[in-house]
Amino acid sequence: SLVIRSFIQKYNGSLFNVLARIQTDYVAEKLKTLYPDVLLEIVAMSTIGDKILDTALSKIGEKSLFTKELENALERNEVDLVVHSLKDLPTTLPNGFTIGAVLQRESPHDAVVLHPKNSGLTLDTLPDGSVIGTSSLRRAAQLKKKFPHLEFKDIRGNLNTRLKKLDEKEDYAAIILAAAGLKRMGWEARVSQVLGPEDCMYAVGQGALAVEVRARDCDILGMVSTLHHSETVLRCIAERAFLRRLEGGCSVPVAVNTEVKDSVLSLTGAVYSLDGADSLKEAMETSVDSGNKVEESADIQHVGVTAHNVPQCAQVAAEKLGVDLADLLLSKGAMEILTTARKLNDAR
Ligand code: DPM
Repeated sequence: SLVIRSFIQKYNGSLFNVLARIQTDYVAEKLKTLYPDVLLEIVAMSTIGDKILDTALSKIGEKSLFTKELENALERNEVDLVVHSLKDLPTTLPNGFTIGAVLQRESPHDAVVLHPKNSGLTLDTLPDGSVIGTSSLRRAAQLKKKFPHLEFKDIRGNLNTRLKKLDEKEDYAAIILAAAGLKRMGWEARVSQVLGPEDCMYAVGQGALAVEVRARDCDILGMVSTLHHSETVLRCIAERAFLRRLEGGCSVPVAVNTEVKDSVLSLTGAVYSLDGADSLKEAMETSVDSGNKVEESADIQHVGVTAHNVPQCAQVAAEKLGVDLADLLLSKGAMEILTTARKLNDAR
C-alpha cells in the first residue's frame, strides 16, 4: 500500500498551527474513508513563520515565504501532499506544483467575536471609540468606512492568544476573524455576528481548504482529485484569477464575493485604500454550464488548480471572469489605489 504523508503547517508565527493540524486531520480522514487501504502518515513541521512570531502577516510580505519550505519537502518526496487554507496560497505557484484538490467551502465570511462585557452588541451599537482588533488590511479598510465610530488596531499571535488578549484584557472591544477558522476550532459559540457583503467582503479563497501536490505525480493527483468540490473550484478560480490580474498578494486590501446559481457564476470584486475612503467595486457574471462552448484552453492548470473532473470550459470561463473583472477595475484606476495602499502599509 501507498504511504501518503502530509505536513502540518505552522506558518505565520504559529498563528494557526492548531488550526493547521485540524485541517490536515480533516483531509486525512476524508482520504482514509475514500481509500481505506492507503496508509497515511502525518508529519509535523515548523516553518520560517515560527521565527517571526510577532510580525503582522501584511508586513511579512510574500506569502510564498510560508509555503516554500513545504514545497521543498514535496520536491524531495519527503511528503506527498500539503494541506493549506486556500487563501494563504499565492495565485502563482512555483513550477512543478499544483493544487490537486479544493474542498467544499465553509462559510467564507468574516465574523465578530466580542469581549464578554459587550455581549449583545454589534459593530453598529458598540460605543464610540471602541477598539476592534484585526491585522487584515482588507477587513480594516472596509469596516473603517462602514463604521466610522470604531477604531482599528493590529492584533497578533495565534488564535488562542488572540481570544485570550480579547477576554482577559481591556485592549479590544471585539476582534474580527474568519468564520471558517472559528468553526474548525470549535469556537462557533463565540461568533456574535457574521458579516455579509454589505459590511465586509471576504478574501480570495477564504473558507476553502486546498491540497497541494507535485504537478507530475499523476497517481496522487488522481487520488486527491476526488476531493474537489466543483462549485468551490469554479468560484475560487474566478477569485484567484481576479487577484492575480491585480498583482495582489495577501497584503493588499482586495475583497470578493462569489455565487453560483443556475449555472451562472457571479463575481463581485473590490479594492480599497487603507482607510477605505477610496474604493472601486464592480460585479460581472458568466455561464458555467458544462454545455457552454467556450474556447478550450491548452492550460490544464487554472490559477494553480488542476481539476480534470470539473468541466474545462467552465474553468476557462471562471478564469476569464476574474481577469475581465480585474481589467474593468484596472481601467478605473485600481492600480493607483493598490500601489498607494502598499506604500503606506510598508511605511507603517
Ligand atoms: C490572509 C489574511 C489572514 C490570514 C488576510 C485577510 C488574516 C490575518 C489576520 C491572507 N490569511 O483575510 O484579509 O487576521 O491577522 C488565515 C486564517 C485562516 C486562513 C485566519 C483568519 C482561516 C480561514 C480560512 C490568516 N488564513 O482569517 O481569521 O481557512 O479561510
